[in-house]
Amino acid sequence: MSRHLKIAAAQLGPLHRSDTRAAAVKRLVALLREANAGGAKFVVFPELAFTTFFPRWWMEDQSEVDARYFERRMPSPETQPLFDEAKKLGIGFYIGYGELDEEQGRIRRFNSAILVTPEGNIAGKYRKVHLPGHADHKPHAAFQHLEKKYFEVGNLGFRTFRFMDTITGMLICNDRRWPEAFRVLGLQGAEIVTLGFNTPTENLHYPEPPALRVHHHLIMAQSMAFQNAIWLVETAKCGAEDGFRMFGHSVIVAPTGEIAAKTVSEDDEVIVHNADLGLGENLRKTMFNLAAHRRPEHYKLIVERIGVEVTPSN
Ligand code: CDV
Repeated sequence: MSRHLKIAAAQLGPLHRSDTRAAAVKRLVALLREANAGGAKFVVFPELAFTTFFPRWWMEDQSEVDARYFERRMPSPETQPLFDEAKKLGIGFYIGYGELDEEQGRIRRFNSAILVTPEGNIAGKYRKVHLPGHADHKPHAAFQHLEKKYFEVGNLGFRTFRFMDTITGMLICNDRRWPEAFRVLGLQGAEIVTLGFNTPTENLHYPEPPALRVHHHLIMAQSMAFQNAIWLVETAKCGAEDGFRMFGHSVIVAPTGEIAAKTVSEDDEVIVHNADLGLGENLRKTMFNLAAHRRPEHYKLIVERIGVEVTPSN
């Protein structure tokens, strides 16, 4: 049975270190209005959508990092206009941000995302689990990727939320490289998975053609969507941010693994697709009927072992 929700990916071009949060919010509001004009009811914004991708910089003054790049409250007075506009337009959204939380007197920092209902309520929160990069300063590298320095591993797990008459899960950027994350959401009935990303065009560790990095991004999105029979919305922040290029290629992928919509720029851009949530239902009843076909008794290593250990079977 067909059941439609008009979904948008609202891609951001670069947000430089010199850009204020107010400038970012103004652009996010403009994207929201464009998505609304296209009939979208649910908008997916990028990872760390209010600031530059700051883990590319080694910074020692943590209080300055906290003030410039982390949110102590969501919404805050500076981010409130986005929430107000979305509520006025009756649009739900996903957005990523640097979260500073205080738990029993201890400051904790996470790379987080939230789902906000069309009524303006926070329906769910996710804290990024797979943090790429390093924690040490690499002065000879072209740029840093310091997510392991600035964030803790998320402590909320992979959860799904009843949201806008759907079952929706959230992931963030590097999570899209790990099939386990998608499967855990799929096992909780996910119909839609939302994900914001910031992916440098260049590989920090070894030379790699930019086109190959985009190829990996697209084949992962298509396979994760198909193997879990979900609608997958992945939204970039991209372009030459602080002079460092990140690729766009934001996508809305159908449960069949087909790309339903894709951005063509590395700038602010909205794509919209009228997603039929019924499309995944048939797949989840047949080829990917998890209850009928999975054999978890043979998958134990997946949770028991982290890294590779060579284990000859005879
Ligand atoms: N923001 C990210 O998590 N970026 C990683 C890069 C470092 C590879 C990604 O997986 O896209």
